[in-house]
Amino acid sequence: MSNFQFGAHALQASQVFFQTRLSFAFVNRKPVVPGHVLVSPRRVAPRFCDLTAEEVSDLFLTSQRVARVVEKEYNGTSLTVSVQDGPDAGQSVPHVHVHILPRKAGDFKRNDDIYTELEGHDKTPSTDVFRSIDDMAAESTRLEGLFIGDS
Ligand code: AMW
Repeated sequence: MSNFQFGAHALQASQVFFQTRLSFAFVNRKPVVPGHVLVSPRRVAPRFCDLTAEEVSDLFLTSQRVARVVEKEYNGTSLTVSVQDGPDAGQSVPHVHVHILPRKAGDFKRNDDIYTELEGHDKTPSTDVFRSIDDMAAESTRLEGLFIGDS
């Protein structure tokens, strides 16, 4: 069993670029924009309100640290930070996760189109649209190196 469980998915350790005792950050197999990454609690908890105060605190402090790094690395000028909490809000993996997406002017025709993309990007049944393990590992290694002395 993977040390990094994301809902029913056993992640490759090479996808994970940052971790704390309670949270971990990993690269997305189907990013909506370059640098679209995810942050989750280590414990497989489906809903935001399932988290303890300590987990919430760590998840958001970790998300803030990750957001700072990916915005800079991907030359963003803003960020979309999003949680789809529950199936009726578009959550497809029942394990709390924060989407972090670097943004820049004009990246979508209408700014909020990103939410339409987020809703649909992982709903395709075909697996051949996912990035390769090597591709994800390369991005993860690059990001991992940016956390040394970042805070
Ligand atoms: W949700 O629609 O539940 O808010 O978002 C799930 C996210 O998890 C999507 O961005 C999807 O691409 C991503 N994802 C699902 N499975 C994996 C995986 N095994 N590795 C990396 N990202 C994944």
